[in-house]
Amino acid sequence: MSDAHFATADDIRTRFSRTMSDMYRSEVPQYGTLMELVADVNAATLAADPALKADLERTDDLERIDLERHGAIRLGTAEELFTMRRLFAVMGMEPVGYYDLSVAGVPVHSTAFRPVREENLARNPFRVFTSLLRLDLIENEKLRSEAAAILSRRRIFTPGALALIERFEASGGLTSEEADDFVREAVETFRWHREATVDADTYHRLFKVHRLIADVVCFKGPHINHLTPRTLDIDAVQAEMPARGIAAKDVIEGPPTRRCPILLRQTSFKALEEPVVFRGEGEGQAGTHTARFGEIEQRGLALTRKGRALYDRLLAQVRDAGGQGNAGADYAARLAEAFAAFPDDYETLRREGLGYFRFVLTDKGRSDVSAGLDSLSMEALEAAGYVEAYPIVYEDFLPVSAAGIFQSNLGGEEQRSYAGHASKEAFVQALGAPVADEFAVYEEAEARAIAEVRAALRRKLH
Ligand code: OOG
Ligand code: NI
Repeated sequence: MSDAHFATADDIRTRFSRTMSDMYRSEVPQYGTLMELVADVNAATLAADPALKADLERTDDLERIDLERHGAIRLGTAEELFTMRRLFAVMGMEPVGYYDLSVAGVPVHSTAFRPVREENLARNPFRVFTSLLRLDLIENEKLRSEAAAILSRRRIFTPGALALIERFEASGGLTSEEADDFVREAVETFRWHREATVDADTYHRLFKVHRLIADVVCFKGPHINHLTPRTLDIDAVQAEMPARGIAAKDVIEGPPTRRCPILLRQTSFKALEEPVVFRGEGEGQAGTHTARFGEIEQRGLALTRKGRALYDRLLAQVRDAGGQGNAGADYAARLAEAFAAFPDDYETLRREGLGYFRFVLTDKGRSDVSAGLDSLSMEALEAAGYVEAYPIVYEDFLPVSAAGIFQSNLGGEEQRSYAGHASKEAFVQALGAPVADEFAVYEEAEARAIAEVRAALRRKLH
């Protein structure tokens, strides 16, 4: 599988995420400010909490904190999604999960392209939240076919990128030199272009139907609309953003502040209004477009189906109360109150089967050579001090939170939801491959961790 003269997928992904980060920093200077703020907060958090630092070191997570980021793009056609899957495959990123955002008034459905196995996540967890516009949700038939026609004319991948994807598929890898070419060609797809592909009138007609439709349809390609560093203390970053001149979104999406963080908490800064040029006579017509923003995330324990059901129920309870969604000055307090029902210590979370854990041999586990240890349960091994359990970090996204991030950057007016149903089948067909079930991915990671502990315990006997 891995051929010595090929660059590894992890390596190509790292080169790609670095190049994207540099590009975005130069295009959106506030992103650089946000990165600095996050680095400061992470350093302060680690300095104040040596136990956290030691845990992160032990699970190889410390090194990746500064690498951690995700990005997001919005595609216009099935063909674009199909080719995007092949492009991400070069970097070891596979589609995980299906997110229907139409219920939240955003006419897209999405997946996350990401590394799946823990060793690859440990090297570089970069992922891209990838949405496909659902033109089928535009009611006006004329506008729908106009949008489809505009999209059918654009080519978002460079010939060089397409050629290297084909080479990768034919030979099973890219040499280091080819990988550099690939990264250079691939980032072109995600670059911002201020020249719109349509005139101002077309832009505004699409904009009136939904701002997001204008964003996807009227430009040359799926400009990366944010990149997201991972913070160890999102409350601190949120509080500090205004002082650094960053206009933060009102509330943090996801679960409340907890001793044992679960899933994903996110906040963003508002999208920038940027100058664009619409098609027209002579040099075209100047205008503005608002799409690109910055976001930060804090990740915690991946929840089992049971844990996730509890999360969804508690969140719905808060958001549905009084029909306020996440608005209202007391949202954080209401959220914290509802989540009092969610256990907040790792032992209970494990005992009740709410989260996924991995197991690591302790010093005692490494040195003891008693027979029969490998057939004990992880609970028994833990109780006897042979293994320690660590939370498996959630690597995916949350549809309600994602909708909140979309909305905060769409001016927030479009709260209605679409009548259309989730359309996973159409999405998977466009993608040309199934999307992995996120729970299965975590279950396998946990099972591998258990198998490794057992194998290590057996090895010592020989
Ligand atoms: C994607 C918004 C969702 C997240 O982190 O949940 C997202 C977009 O605006 O295209 O990035
Ligand atoms: Ni995001």
